[in-house]
Amino acid sequence: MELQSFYRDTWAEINLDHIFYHVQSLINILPEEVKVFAVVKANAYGHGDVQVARTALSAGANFLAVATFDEALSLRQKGIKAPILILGATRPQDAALAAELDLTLTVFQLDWLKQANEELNKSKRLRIHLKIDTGMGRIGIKSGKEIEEIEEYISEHSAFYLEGTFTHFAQADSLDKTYYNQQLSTFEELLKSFKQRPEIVHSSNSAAALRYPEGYFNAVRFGISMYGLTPSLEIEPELPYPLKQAISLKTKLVHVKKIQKGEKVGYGSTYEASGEEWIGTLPIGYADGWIRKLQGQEVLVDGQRVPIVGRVCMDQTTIKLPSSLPVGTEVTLIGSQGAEYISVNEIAKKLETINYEVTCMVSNRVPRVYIQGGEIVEVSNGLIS
Ligand code: PMH
Repeated sequence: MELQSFYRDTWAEINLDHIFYHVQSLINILPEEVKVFAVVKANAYGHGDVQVARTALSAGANFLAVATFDEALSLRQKGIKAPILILGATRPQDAALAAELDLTLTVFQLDWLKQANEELNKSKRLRIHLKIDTGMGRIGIKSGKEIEEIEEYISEHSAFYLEGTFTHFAQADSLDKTYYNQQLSTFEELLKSFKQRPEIVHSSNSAAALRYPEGYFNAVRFGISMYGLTPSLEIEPELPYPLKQAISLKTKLVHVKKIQKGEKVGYGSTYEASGEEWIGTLPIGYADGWIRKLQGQEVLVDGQRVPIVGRVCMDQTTIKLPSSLPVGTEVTLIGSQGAEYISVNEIAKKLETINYEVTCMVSNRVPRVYIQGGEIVEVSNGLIS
């Protein structure tokens, strides 16, 4: 018997047309010389690395960016040949394999270069971007002296090609531009320390790319808004084009029952029926990223908003239904149903977090169904393939 792509009534839908649209819309507002990194780390913020990478590249993105070596390797193994920048720290002992796989590494220590130099096969140069910390306080060099030392070391060691340099903003998603301006001027000042400025200079994340042309240099790193999500609620009114959320999260009723006044639901029996009520059970739980703090959150069924009652379990969630509905009825947890809509931002608000965290949390147990031109074009399942 031929296997199907998945065997459960819970799935995420990813609208690839929306991702294409956001990349294209960004390119439309950028000057021609400014290139685009599509940031597809963390499995493309939960949307699926290779599917998003392919879509972004076909919409005109020039490069990909991920956080870790394994993420880059995953893309190469799935056939992606485009340049990939690893934004986080890579171990020096992995430098040779990085060069072999044509991955670009982020560097921010002279010692790292010395160690990596021992590993590298001198016939294959390693492309690197120098990370400058202008106020984010994570990784990056902080002084012109370090730039000079690193540039000199690289000029004497042919194993490396210093292709780029970049920094990252801590507050580009704020309405207050003060800290952004400080970081930008620190970056501009430090860039003067290069004897030869690298070919690719970049600083902007989505928030900066969509609002602050003065920080473009010649590339931007486009993450959250490629997925149709605003970098923060406060800057949403300032965005240059409307965003269309790419992800939806759906499930189906697997059980429907009537309970009587006083009957209880879920671990800890935190919910008690106040009269005769209909309860529906959904096959999704905290192991899918649908976490316990979502108790009380509304979901969409039969075009209406209904609440989650009782505690969310590892694999199941219970909702209060307006009436008896058939098993198999579709339930939307994120996305639209009829005239109703639940945004990622609504879930983020309930969880007292940001939209980034909500999409990253959808676990690999949830199959991803890819939609393009209104049709299912691919299904991916992190568990079986
Ligand atoms: N560049 C770097 C170095 C990043 O860390 C990120 C996002 C981006 C670009 C893309 O930013 P955007 O999604 O706002 O467009 N990094 C993270 C992070 O580490 N935590 O939340 C977002």
